Amino acid sequence: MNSKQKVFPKGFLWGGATAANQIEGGFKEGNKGLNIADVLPGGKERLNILMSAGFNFEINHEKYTYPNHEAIDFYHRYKEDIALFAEMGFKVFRMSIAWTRIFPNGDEPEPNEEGLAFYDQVFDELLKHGIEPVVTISHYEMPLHLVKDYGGWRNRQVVSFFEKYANVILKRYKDKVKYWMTFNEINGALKMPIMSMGFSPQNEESRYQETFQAFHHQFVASGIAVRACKQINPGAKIGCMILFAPVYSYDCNPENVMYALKEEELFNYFCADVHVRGEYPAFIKRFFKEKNIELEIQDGDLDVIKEGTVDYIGLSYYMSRTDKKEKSDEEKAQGNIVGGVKNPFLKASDWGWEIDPVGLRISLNKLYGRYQVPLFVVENGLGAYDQMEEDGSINDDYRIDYLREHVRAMGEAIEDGVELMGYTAWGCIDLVSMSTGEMSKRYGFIYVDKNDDGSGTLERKRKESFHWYKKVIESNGEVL
Ligand code: BGP
Repeated sequence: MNSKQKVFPKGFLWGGATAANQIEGGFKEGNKGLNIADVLPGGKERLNILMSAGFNFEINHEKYTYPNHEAIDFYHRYKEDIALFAEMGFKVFRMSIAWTRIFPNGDEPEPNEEGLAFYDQVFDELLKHGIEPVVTISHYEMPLHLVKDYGGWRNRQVVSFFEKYANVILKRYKDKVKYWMTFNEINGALKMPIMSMGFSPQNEESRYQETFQAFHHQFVASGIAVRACKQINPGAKIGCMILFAPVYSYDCNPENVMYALKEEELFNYFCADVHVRGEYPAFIKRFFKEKNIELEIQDGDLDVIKEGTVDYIGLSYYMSRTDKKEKSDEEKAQGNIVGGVKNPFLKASDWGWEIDPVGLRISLNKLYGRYQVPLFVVENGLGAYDQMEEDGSINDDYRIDYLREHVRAMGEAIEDGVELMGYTAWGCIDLVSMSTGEMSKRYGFIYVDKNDDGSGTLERKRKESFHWYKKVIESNGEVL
């Protein structure tokens, strides 16, 4: 890309992204109920818990720490944080509403006014600074009561609870929120059903049956929310949200190429196909047959899915995945959430997430080529250990390098013809990590003084990347 060319369209939505359970804290304040994230411990065991079967959903203070209980205290400090976002020039701020602030148990007849009022204040504050909220309706924080007493999204009844919740917030905030998304990283449930579906599979054999039935319920719920959104506010835009890690074949062995293709269909396209095209894709039938999956589909479900197609695709992009059919343990990539084998051409973060800006251009081309709907990169960033210098500065030039290359890759994709709405860098302010449950995996432009053991003043500090991103936004992506 020639840096003199104006690549990013006027009105491109620059900003940052977060999720309620990773920033708010105040986990019992304002009548909030407990949610799934409140009982997931931080620490080394966390990723195993997320990816395996049979987790017992109880808070166990003796054994674990729960950094999200206070998180970065956005619940009380949102004004200060939003002022910093405004200073960087954010056009949008992606956040989620905690379902348990609105319906503390998930199945009450009436919503909790205190929770509703909290988000009114946050949205007002954002709008006051000229920042549009981009709101995820459900981001990894299902009410614990629905998890324990209903079995999470496996249970059909949850569709009606979600319908009620979605209707309440869509109506309440219709004049304040223009951009919505239904389920965060819906396809992530193939690896981590706990996070978005609220269950730990009973065992590895039943995993697929349980997960795909839960997907079906989420697709119906998403369709209902999209329909409601269009009725309540015809000017709003509502999207889905996909965890996208393009799958590369390890080599040109056709067996591996076919394996990569099938993994890509299942992981990257299955949910997006249903959300965007409004129907189950042809390729999934064979998978269902091979895995003995039988879906319970009620009359009218497929119509709701058809009518409730989304306006845009929101995606998270952190890394690509390289894979082959047969792999030894030594070859396997470690620590990331998408699996695969090590790619000899790529470096990885300290958590094994391979850094691949070209992969973002590839992803955007693949998605746009398949669907021709607007795309919105709603998560991207580098989780890293940051070091504060004696003078209090944080020189996160490695983060700037990562982001610069990914912004460039978006520019290339736009020149390739991709319709891209915007970019919200993940964890624009340091927050609790989803996969570690800890603070030390930092993404922010803004440093938050909080440590894994819960200590720290919660003071906010601008990192080097803060000043860099401000210029990027000011110049609409021209000064990198
Ligand atoms: C995505 C999630 C986010 C987020 C991000 C970074 O999968 O939508 O909630 O946390 O990944 O992941 P981590 O915090 O594990 O580094």
